[in-house]
This record gives sequence, structure tokens and C-alpha cells, in this order.
Amino acid sequence: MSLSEKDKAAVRAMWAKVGKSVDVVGADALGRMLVIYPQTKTYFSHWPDMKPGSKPVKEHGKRIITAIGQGVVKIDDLNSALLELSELHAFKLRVDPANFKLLSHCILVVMANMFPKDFTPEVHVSMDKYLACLSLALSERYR
Ligand code: HNI
Repeated sequence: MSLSEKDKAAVRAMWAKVGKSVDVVGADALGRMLVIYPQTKTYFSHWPDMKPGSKPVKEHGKRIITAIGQGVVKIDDLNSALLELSELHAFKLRVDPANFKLLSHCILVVMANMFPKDFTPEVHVSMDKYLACLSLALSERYR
């Protein structure tokens, strides 16, 4: 799948807003993933608290969304932008890449909630495509 110039413009415009709230978006998206897909909790069992709003969920959520924002900056070169993170998730963390889609879905839900006017069907499809490309780049080192 490839992103058209229109997709990229939509993603950049949406990120101009999301990027100002990486802490809120991240905490909400990660908190939701852990609740609605409880199988994802296995990866975070070393945390003292996995509940929405807890300190580790907030801190880690912010880290994830910040990384996704760095991907927006390097949207034409996602594979190399995410190479190190891919390596980490593949070999050290051993996260099943199927989980990337689950988190992506939660991120879409949070954006729709927080920015209902901006989150048009056109923006929705472009963001969905971007997150799919990012997830694919994050899966690069698994093979
Ligand atoms: Ni992920 C650590 C980015 C999806 C499980 N992850 C990170 C870090 C970043 C990051 C950044 C911190 C790296 C470091 O310490 O150098 N993760 C991303 C991105 C996605 C993603 C951009 C996008 C889809 N990670 C997921 C998913 C899971 C996941 C879906 C599991 C369900 N990640 C982890 C775990 C860690 C992690 C586990 C280590 C966390 C810790 O605190 O030990």
C-alpha cells in the first residue's frame, strides 16, 4: 500500500493537532487497547499498573504517539525511520505484529473522539492507511 500526496497532506494536517496532545492521545489509546484487547496485557506484565490513567500507561502512551509523530515527519521513508523500533519489537520485546493493528484502531477511535470536526471520512481513510504503513514498517525486521 502506498500513500498518495493527498493522504500525506491529510495526515500532516491531522497531526498538527494530535502532535499538541501526544500525552492525552497516547494515554487514552493505550489505555483502551489494554482494556478492550486484554490479550495485549501480556507484554506489560512487568508494570505495576496497567489501568487507564495509570502512570505507566500515560508515560508509555506518550512515547508511542511521539514515535508515530516522528514517522509523520519521515512519512516518505518509514522503513528506515522505524528500523530500530522494528528491531526492538521483533527481537527484544517479541511483540506479535498483529497487535499493531489493534493499537492503530484505538488511535483512530481517540482521534475521532477528540477531533470530531477534523476527522472526516477522508481523513479517516488517510490516517488508517498511514497507520497501516507504519505498522508494516514496524514489522519489517520480523522477516
Ligand atoms: Ni511498542 C516500547 C513504539 C506498538 C509493546 N514501543 C516501545 C517504545 C516505543 C514504542 C517508542 C519505547 C522504545 C524504547 O524504550 O527505546 N509501539 C511503538 C509504536 C507502536 C507500538 C510506534 C505502533 C503501532 N508496542 C506496540 C504494541 C505493543 C507494544 C501494539 C504490544 C501490544 N512497546 C511494547 C512494549 C514496550 C514497547 C512491551 C516496552 C515497554 C516497557 O515499558 O518495557
